[in-house]
This record gives sequence, structure tokens and C-alpha cells, in this order.
Amino acid sequence: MLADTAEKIKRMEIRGAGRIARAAVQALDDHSASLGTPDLQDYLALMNEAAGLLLETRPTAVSLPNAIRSVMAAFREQYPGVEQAKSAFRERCRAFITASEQAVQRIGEIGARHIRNNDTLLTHCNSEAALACILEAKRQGKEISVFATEVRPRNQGHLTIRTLDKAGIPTSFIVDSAARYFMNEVDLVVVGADAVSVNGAVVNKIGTSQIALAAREARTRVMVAAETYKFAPRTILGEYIEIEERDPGEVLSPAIFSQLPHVRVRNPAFDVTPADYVDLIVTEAGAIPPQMAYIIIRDVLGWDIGEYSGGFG
Ligand code: RI2
Repeated sequence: MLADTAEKIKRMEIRGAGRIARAAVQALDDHSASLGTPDLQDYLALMNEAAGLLLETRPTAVSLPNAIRSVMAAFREQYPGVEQAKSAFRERCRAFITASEQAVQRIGEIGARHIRNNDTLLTHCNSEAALACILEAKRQGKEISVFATEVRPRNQGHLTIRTLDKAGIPTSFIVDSAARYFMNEVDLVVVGADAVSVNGAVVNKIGTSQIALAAREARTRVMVAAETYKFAPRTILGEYIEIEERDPGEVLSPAIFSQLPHVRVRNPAFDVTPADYVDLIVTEAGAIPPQMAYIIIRDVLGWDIGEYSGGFG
């Protein structure tokens, strides 16, 4: 079950930064319940091993380590036996999943305030946080339309246009490279995030930074929708966020590139949009300018630069 979830996250059958965090937490909870050992030390060791397996699945989405750390914190307490540890862990997992779902809803409410009647939006990839803002604006009766990109190579845009269509939102489906062509028609870019760095740089689906560049040129605002657990605490020490590079076969079939000995395929899944290209980050704790990312890391996630400057335990 745990290995199955890890595999699904790797293969992107389960995808989206928020969804993978919740799936990982659910898998850990199920794994915990399935463990038969009566020995507390054994149980804790098996849970640590399980957490490690899930952590390795996707390196960029910081939602994963943040979520896992948040539920594994249950084991900082002392328990008389395995059953007590299991039930405390279950409580943490349920609390995380509920908070994560509520965060998306709250982001939708806050983000919708920044979408005006008659706005034309552009979104890239398939972000439940970004879509929550768009859907809430529509629910409030605002007349909006959306440009949605295709999102090569995994075509997440197909998921996005289904959701937009279901909500009755007029949508133009465009190839990724058409973003600049249409940018003058766009009032607001709304995207999600896989990670946010302490300096407000946003890591999101490959192509986001080109869209942000085109938006800057056209004086179009860029709004990022990101739960606070997508902020990357370790960046306060200058650590970089690793950019996942995926299998070449996602981009070009092996049958083709095996005939091209001088060609190699590069397939980064994400890119980095500097804070200067982002107008607003909408979190469940409020909308902030990207330059305030440290405040989220310090006050919401509880990581203070002073405390950690000596290194991590
Ligand atoms: P939510 C996705 O990554 C996209 O980059 C999307 O913008 C981001 O996660 C956030 O998605 P992938 O799993 O958490 O498609 O807002 O590589 O759903």
C-alpha cells in the first residue's frame, strides 16, 4: 500500500503539490495502522523508514517533506505503547488532511477578491489552489474567461480545461508557446506553486517563468496561489530547491531519440520565477507580496533563522 502510493506519486498518477502531500500522509496513516509490531521502538523505526520512502518520490514539491515532518512530529512525544503512538499519529494525519483541504478553500476565498468582474485570466498547469480562486470568482457571479495552457509534456492542461468547462467558464485552450501571443488580452495570471523560497521566488511547472516574463512585459499581474506548507524552510539557510528532471521518454518516444545519437532530451519539470515577477502570493494565512515569504516561514511554519543558523538536528 505504502509502496504503491510512492510509486503512483513518482509516476504522477497522483500529482499536484497539495494532493501528493495528502496522499503521502494518508499512506503513512494506513501504514501505521497496518503495522503489527507490539514494540514501540520497532514501530517508530518502521514509520521512519516509510517516511523516507515517500520523501524520495518527488524532490521539488516541498509540500511533501513539510507534510511528512508535520505528522511525524507526533513521535516527538513519549508514549507508553504502540497503540497510543498510533492513535496520536492518526489524529495528526487527519488534522493535516483537513487543514490542507481547508487551506485550498480559504485560498479560493482570498484569491477571488483579486479577480475582478470581466477579467480574462491565464493559468498554467493544473493547480487546485489556483483553480480554487478562479472557481470561487465564478461562484460569486463574476464574468470571467480563462486561457489555459496545454502543459507539455504531461498535458495537465487537459485536467484544467475539464474543471473550467464543468464550471461553465469560457476557456481558450492554447499551446504553451502561445502564452506571449495572447498576453495582451490577459488581465491576471493565476498559477499554483510547488515550492516558494524565502526570497519569494516561486517554483512551479516548467514554463511558468516564461509566462511571468511575458506578463511583466505586458504589464499583466501575476498571482500565485500556495498553501503555507509549500514554503521551503531550508531556503532560509541558503539551500536551493532541487529541480526535478524527469524521464526523457515523457518528451520524445525512445523509438525516435534512439535513432538520434547526437540528441539528448532535457526534461525539467519545474522552473523558478523570481519574486520580482510575482505580484502576490495568496496563502490561507492571507495574501502577501512575495518579499514577505520569510514571515510565513517564521510565523506560520515556525522556522526562525536564528534558531537554525547552527545547522539542522
Ligand atoms: P496544487 C503541480 O506539479 C503543478 O506545478 C502545480 O502548479 C503545482 O503542482 C501546485 O498544484 P505536478 O505534480 O497543489 O503537476 O495547487 O508536477 O494542486
